[in-house]
Amino acid sequence: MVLVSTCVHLGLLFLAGQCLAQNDLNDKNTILYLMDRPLEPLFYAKGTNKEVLFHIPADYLPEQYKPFSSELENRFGGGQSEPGAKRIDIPSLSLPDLSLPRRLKRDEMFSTFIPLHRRMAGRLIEVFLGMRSLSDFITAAALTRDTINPGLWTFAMSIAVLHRNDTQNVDLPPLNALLPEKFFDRAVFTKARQDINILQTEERQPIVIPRDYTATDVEIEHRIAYFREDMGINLHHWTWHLVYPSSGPMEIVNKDRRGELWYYQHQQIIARYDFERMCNKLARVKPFNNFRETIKEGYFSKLDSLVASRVWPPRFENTQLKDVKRDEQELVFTIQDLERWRDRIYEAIQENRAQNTRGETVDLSGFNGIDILGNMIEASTLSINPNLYGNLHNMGHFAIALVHDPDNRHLETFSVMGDLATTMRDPAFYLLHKFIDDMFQDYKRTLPGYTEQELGFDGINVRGIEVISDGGSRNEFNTFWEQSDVELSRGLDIAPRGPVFVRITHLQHTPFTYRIQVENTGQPRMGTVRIFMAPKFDERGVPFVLRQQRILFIELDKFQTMLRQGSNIIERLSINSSLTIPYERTFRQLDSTKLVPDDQQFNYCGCGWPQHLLIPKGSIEGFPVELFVMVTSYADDRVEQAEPDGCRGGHSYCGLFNRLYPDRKPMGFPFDRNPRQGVQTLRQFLTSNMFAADMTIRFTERTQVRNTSGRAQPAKRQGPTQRRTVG
Ligand code: CUO
Repeated sequence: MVLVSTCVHLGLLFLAGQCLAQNDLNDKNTILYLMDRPLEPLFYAKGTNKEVLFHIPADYLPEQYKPFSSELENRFGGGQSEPGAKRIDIPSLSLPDLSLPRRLKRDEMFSTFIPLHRRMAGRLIEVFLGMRSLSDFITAAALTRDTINPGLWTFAMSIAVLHRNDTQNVDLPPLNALLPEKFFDRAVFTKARQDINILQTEERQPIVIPRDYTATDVEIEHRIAYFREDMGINLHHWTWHLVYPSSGPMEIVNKDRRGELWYYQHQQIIARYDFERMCNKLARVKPFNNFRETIKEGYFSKLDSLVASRVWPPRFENTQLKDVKRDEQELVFTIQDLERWRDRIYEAIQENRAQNTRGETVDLSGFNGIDILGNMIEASTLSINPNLYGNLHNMGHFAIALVHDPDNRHLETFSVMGDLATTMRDPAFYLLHKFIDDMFQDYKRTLPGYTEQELGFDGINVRGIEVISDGGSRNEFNTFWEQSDVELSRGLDIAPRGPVFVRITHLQHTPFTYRIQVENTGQPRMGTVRIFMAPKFDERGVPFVLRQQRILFIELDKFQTMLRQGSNIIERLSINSSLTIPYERTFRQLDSTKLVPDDQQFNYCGCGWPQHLLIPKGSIEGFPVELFVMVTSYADDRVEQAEPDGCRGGHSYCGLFNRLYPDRKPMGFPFDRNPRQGVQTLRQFLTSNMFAADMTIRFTERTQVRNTSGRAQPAKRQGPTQRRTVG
């Protein structure tokens, strides 16, 4: 046994009877190497240039490798690494009981919607969070990495890294880099492997994924596949649920207004989806509220699971939900269960009160009523009565996700509906969440409309709002297609190193500036500026009544500003929206630089709506919208708390990490409730601190390629960079 003093003398760390290099086990960046290529065993050299070699004690290797530990290490570790690669020795550590998470086989699919999997993840997260030091955490992560299901391990690691105090500011790799199979067409991987094996780095061209690879225009729903299948939107949804896990230790679940934020985030997703639908001449989505009805929409994702070596099962058109009976996953529920939970929740909404597990009545009419309902409907572990109100939304996802094989007779796994990173691809996601949102809207309709006094701000008159797009157009948002490159190689396990890019096409808009005129006849004060937008006309071309239009309003921005006496001109750039994370965050290129970035400035928080989808597509002829601005008193909105330490994502949809939600108003205010008596239209709703203006969103059918410096340039339509197409 080595003595502590020997280690101290050598400047090394004493751990579990061994001397270890201090730096690596106490270096947050080691986590990035551990998370690199999660499907590839840890004894493979890690990092872009194979610059790190992990050595773990043979006892912690997967069973099949234990007898050959040193051979494997020589073959794949030292033997393959770059000269001068760093070796990180992981010591033994007595780990708490992990038998629960270990029950999930390595090649099974993991889903946080399955209660058993949630318990497994909860246990692993608890163990990771419970490690007393950073070095113990890194050690536990390394020792469990290859013996726990990779999807489960990556999920638990991501949550632990986000929530541990000693791992703040670790720039978590995005899921599209870790598990690209959840984001890209299966055909891409074969081509990427070929390129990496045959071509030198500089000879490789981006593999172009066309916009139309999951269906043809014969399928009418395919018109908005660009939204459902957008990489940024799916990354956002995954990240949102990482920041707001629905189960696990209370310290990570019980966050300020999380139930309300779950409602608001998904309400806005549905509003945005309906907005996109209307831009594409599709009717608004219908709620899936009768579980006995067939689901008309089919979906074929074209994704493969590399973890399970399986195709994600498709859903054919006109399928009907069936009772789910999968004993091995402890996943057993009936359509009747769903109906019972639905009806009990409706009853609670109508009566404006619910019952908790102690049999007490819980009032839902107060400020936190929506929060209680959110946790109950989702259901998170904060649900006030899981026995009574059940698990409606999670099991709703799963009834749809298993519709092709509800009793596992075909040994098929769940479809994309069952995974947080893929569910937004499927049209059925929106049918389900529209039904969920209708429940919330029913609840909101039980609350009185805001009075003019509650809406107003004395002495503040908003005189106008205009939008100036870069390039000069006024009161017109400009949208177009853009192509961006994403590095793929880190998801290709057991393949030679070197970058290989896929080129994806996504919606984009020209950056713009809001110009708001505000007259202040009172004292100088701080105001909160709230900006929303909605379609002006319904599907028949008739102007919306506000009761319908209000749930279509999408938030665009919310910020504070000083209002001087007299007239004020407030200018605000679209790139500063309180919803969004910058383009560079969504499309960051990990491998084009290094696994561990030198520039820690680049480390902004990951949760936020992708900037490139801030503005809906609009239409070629110009889609008419109403832009709404409201200024409220910051003194009333303000939440007293410490400033967040450097970490600001898109807080309108994501809140502030480890802080209170930074607005005292109900989320979605002032459109979260029906308007007051007598108000039919948006114009009638306006008090003097509000303004609404007619504008258009004009889409141009052109495609720009974003170059590596991040600036847009015209696409070479048939140029050499687009010569290869997948799909
Ligand atoms: Cu986010 Cu259903 O809650 O997917």
